[in-house]
Amino acid sequence: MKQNSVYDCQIIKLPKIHSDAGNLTAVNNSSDIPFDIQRVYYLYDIPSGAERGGHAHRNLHQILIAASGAFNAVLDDGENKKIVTLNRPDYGLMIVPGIWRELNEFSSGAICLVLASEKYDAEDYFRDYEIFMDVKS
Ligand code: T46
Repeated sequence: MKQNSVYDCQIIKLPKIHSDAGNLTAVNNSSDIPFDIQRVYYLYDIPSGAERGGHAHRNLHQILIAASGAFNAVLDDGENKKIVTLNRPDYGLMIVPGIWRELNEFSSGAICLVLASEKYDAEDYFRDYEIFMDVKS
């Protein structure tokens, strides 16, 4: 995680099956994304102006998808920052371990769907930015 940079966090184009009645995206472990999914969660009912995140992970790989609406992910590896706008349900942002992230600019009704490589573990989080920076340096 020490060496990972914001440039290792890339957009992954997910499959999209078109239909006149709407579109469908299916995500298959390992073939459509580079890890097996152990957990799915989603952020919703997000009030205007709210921010989420404000932490980094030791081991967790995640893919963030704007299942509805739009939001920004602000990525920080301790040296470089990158802002990614997510606004398409068939695009996922892969976030590797060791990246501080903040989510903001949620549109009304936005849903942030997250595919995660591990089950929830509170010990996997850095929630103090100074400690995160110490580990990265
Ligand atoms: C991330 C962003 C995008 C659980 O009990 N189980 C879970 O799987 C998760 C993710 C959270 N929680 C509990 C822990 C806290 O008491 O839910 C509460 C809110 O979690 P947190 O403050 O971490 O929420 P966000 O939206 O700031 O961050 C979450 C993920 O934790 C994080 O990995 O990248 O969504």
